[in-house]
This record gives sequence, C-alpha cells and structure tokens, in this order.
Amino acid sequence: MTELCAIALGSNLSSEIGDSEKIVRSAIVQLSSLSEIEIIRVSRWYRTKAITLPNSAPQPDYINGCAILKTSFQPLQLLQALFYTEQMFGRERRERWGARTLDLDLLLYSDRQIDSPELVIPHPRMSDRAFVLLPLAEIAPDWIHPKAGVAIGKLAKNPLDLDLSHPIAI
Ligand code: PH2
Ligand code: MG
Ligand code: MG
Repeated sequence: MTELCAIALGSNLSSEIGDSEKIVRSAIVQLSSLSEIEIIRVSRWYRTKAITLPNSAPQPDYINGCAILKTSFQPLQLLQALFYTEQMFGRERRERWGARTLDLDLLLYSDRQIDSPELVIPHPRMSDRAFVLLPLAEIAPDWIHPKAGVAIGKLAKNPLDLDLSHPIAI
C-alpha cells in the first residue's frame, strides 16, 4: 500500500557537500534511493528571504522547494526518514527557526489529518507560507488541503500579508 505525500525542502547554510542548492538537490537524490520512497515530482527551486522570529539576527536567504512522493512508510516512519536525512546533511537543532543546512517538512500525507504530539498534518504553518505554497502549487495545484478544504493552487493565490519571503525561481 503506498500513499501520496508532499514535503517541503529548505536550506540556508552550506556544508561540506556544497551550497544550499546542491544540498536540496542531493537530498532529493538521497530520498529517492530509499526503497520505500518514490519521488513523483519536484518543483523549481526558489530563493527566498528568511522568515525569522521577531528580534532575531538576520539570516542568509533560503533555497526552498517542494516534492511529491509515493511512500510505503506510515506517517511517523516517513517523519523519521526525513529527520534521519536532515542529520545526514549535517542538520543541527540549536534554536527554533535557526539557520540550517537542511529542513525537510512533511506537509501532506494523502488526505489524512493527524494531530499528535509527534506530528501534525497538514503542516500547521504551510497555508501562510509563500515559500511553501508557491512551489507546492507548481506540482500539486489540485490537491485539496484536508483541513482548509481548498485546493493548494487556490491557497497559493491568496494574499500572504504576513509572509515577506518573496519567492523567486532560480
Ligand atoms: N523555514 C523556517 C523559518 N523561516 N524562511 C524561509 N524563507 N524558508 C524556510 O524554509 C524557512 C524560513 C522554519 O522551518
Ligand atoms: Mg520548516
Ligand atoms: Mg522542519
């Protein structure tokens, strides 16, 4: 049994692998090497202004994008695989919304809604983030956001007053 999922990728720090663009591209290759994951579509990559917590130091721009995958993993197994991949790419968790070499967020898992301490799906902040919605709308415009009941393509057209990330395709 496989399910269709959507993930978001982000990076705003380079590592020994290379710059952020190299990191997100390599992360896709790494995920597709797992027998439980088949990458179906990948968006273009976008350069975006870092959204930070109020009063925190400025951060480098992000490279953001989204991917659709088919997986035989259950949601928490997939989450573990994403965490593991982040670690492979040198991710360190120091502060919330701190700069990172690789962030992999599970956005959608089929039409499921999950609200557990470990995992909330749909991703609770995806609907107000242009750096998620724009790339996602490119590859999954008709996917209905299970909580909002609205297609991703439509959500991506809403004014995003709070998000000043201004995604620019690279
Ligand atoms: N991720 C964050 C916080 N801020 N800003 C941009 N532009 N892109 C991100 O992926 C991002 C962010 C926390 O996950
Ligand atoms: Mg994130
Ligand atoms: Mg994350």
